[in-house]
Amino acid sequence: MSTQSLYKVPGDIAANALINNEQYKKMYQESIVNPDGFWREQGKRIDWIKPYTKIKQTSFDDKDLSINWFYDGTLNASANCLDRHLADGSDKIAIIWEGDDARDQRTLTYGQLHDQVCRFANVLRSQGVCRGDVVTIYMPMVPETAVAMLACARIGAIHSVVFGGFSPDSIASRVNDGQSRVIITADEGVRGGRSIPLKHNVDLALEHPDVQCVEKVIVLKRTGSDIYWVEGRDIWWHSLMELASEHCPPEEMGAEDPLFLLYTSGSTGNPKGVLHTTGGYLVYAAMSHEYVFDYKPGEVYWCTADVGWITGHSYMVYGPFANGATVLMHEGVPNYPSPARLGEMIDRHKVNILYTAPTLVRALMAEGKEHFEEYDGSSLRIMGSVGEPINPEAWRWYHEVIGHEHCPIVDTWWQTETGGILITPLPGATDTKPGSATRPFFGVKPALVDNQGNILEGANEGNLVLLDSWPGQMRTIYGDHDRFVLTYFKTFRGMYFTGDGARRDEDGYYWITGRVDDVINVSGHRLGTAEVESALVAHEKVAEAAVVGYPHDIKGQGIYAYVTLIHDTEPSEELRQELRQWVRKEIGALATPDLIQWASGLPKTRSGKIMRRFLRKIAANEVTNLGDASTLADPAVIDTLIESRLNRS
Ligand code: 6R9
Repeated sequence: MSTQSLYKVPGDIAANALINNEQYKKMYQESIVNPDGFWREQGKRIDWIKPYTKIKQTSFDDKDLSINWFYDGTLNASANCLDRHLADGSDKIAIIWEGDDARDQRTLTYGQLHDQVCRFANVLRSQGVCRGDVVTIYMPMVPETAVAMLACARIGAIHSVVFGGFSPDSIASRVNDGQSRVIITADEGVRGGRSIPLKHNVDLALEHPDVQCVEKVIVLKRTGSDIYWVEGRDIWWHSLMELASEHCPPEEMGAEDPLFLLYTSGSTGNPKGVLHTTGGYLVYAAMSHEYVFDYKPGEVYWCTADVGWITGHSYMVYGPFANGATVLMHEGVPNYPSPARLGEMIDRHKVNILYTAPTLVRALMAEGKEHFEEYDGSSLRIMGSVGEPINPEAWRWYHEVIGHEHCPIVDTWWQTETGGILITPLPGATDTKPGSATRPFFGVKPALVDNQGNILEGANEGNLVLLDSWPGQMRTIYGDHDRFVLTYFKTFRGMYFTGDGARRDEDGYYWITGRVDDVINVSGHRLGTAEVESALVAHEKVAEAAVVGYPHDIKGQGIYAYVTLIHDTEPSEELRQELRQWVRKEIGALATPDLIQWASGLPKTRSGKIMRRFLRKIAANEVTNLGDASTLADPAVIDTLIESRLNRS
């Protein structure tokens, strides 16, 4: 193995880890050669009502697609996350919560969480929610959000969490897609010193003429601010909870019954409702949480992701709670009111494991390490990264300044669709290289293929695919199974296509190079360029728009929009601001274009298809080697765009 920039597993970690390198190799081999035997054992880490006898029945053939795991077993996810831990003592802490204002502190034991979940499950039932119904959750980062999710799971309802940063329009389309009759929200959320009008956004979403399905809105009082109230539709969380019984036996669910829906962006069309089922997902989330973070009982684990993303689902709720972990949950952002907040929280709560995103590391790095002079950090043992490629410079800064050079970093590659981590180091097993997600997790068979789908061997670069199923895999796109098959299994026959590109080095380590489709990754948030484009063209002054990502120091990628205005409209700085605000209103703040370049024309093929590769290069200021422009209907467009490109340095 090349030793350049190799970070060896620290000896004390290897000696005490759940998995060392020998074990990794042996278990990985077993998981690939004998998946049934491997997963038969791993499935036992959770409690089944009726034990499974069938393990894996899967095929990636697009004509005969099937994904079934543990499929004759029955279980309940909330009982696995709560009830079974009560035997070791209901006083064990499940959630340590710190508000946006650090003076707001709460803890919930497993006993208390269980009590709340049972009550809220009864509340949902009292509002007519049945097994199989979709319930939308639009909530801030408070313990009640986990309560709401687990309460849905308890009665077999399917939760659909919508990130609190999304706009009323985005809420409306998700609510409608799932035909949700109940929405759970809060009066306001609080983040970085600002309040977020969650209930107001729900009100606006429900004014949408297309949204007819919603009957009840359950509102948690978080800030107590004045809100608009619709009698008969809106109900306070606390008044319902007062009346509810704390007795609620868990519903017996089939392993392949849906657990939740989570919308994510693809390269075309509206966000897709990714559907995860119960048994395989829970086994995979619990197992990966334990092994990837080397989680030991009693440790304090902090994941900074918002619960509105898959990371919040798998590694703040289901994985950790299935393992009986103590989870630190933070309402706000870890660099508010100052960059020192992250270190203060690690020290205050004696955090042992930290899981965060490269964009935060880069933001802290830009502020300077002096904010960490008071930081002790001695509790910290393992650090994780997720959401986007971590550049080696940020990796090293994270290792030195936050990890004091003794904490292994697990750079975990995965997706909403994969349900759990697929490529990652294990702290006690894998020597790391800054910027590499390293090796596949158990049961995962990655491969690289060229654009024709030929498998590339050895050290190589290509499209990242997966050759076989793993239990945490999504099962379908809600309401559109054909789109599921088309999106993931038709590009390369017989393989799951991730949409990412990757390089494999001479040691077999994977280096994710980023999306190869029209999805961009802004601060670890996935966004389809088509979504931003359709928001832009919905503005009355916009004739056409093309959106691409460009390299951004903090966000990883920024949003660069080329906009053609309608005839006789003069570009102006004011209009530029107006368009930025417009997109923000249409989708949410995370979609706000960073840069808008006025374009009198866009580079198109003769059949009218926009050639984005030129636009990407111009946005990245890589204009010396643009490649062949001969297929363009009007090659002169390119020169005009280069002349007027924005100086972004
Ligand atoms: C978990 C999550 C998925 C996309 C994925 C890839 C990028 C995630 C990464 C990473 C490089 C990592 N991505 N983790 N790229 N290294 N460690 O982020 O899910 O929001 O669905 O995004 O994020 O491009 O395809 P999701």
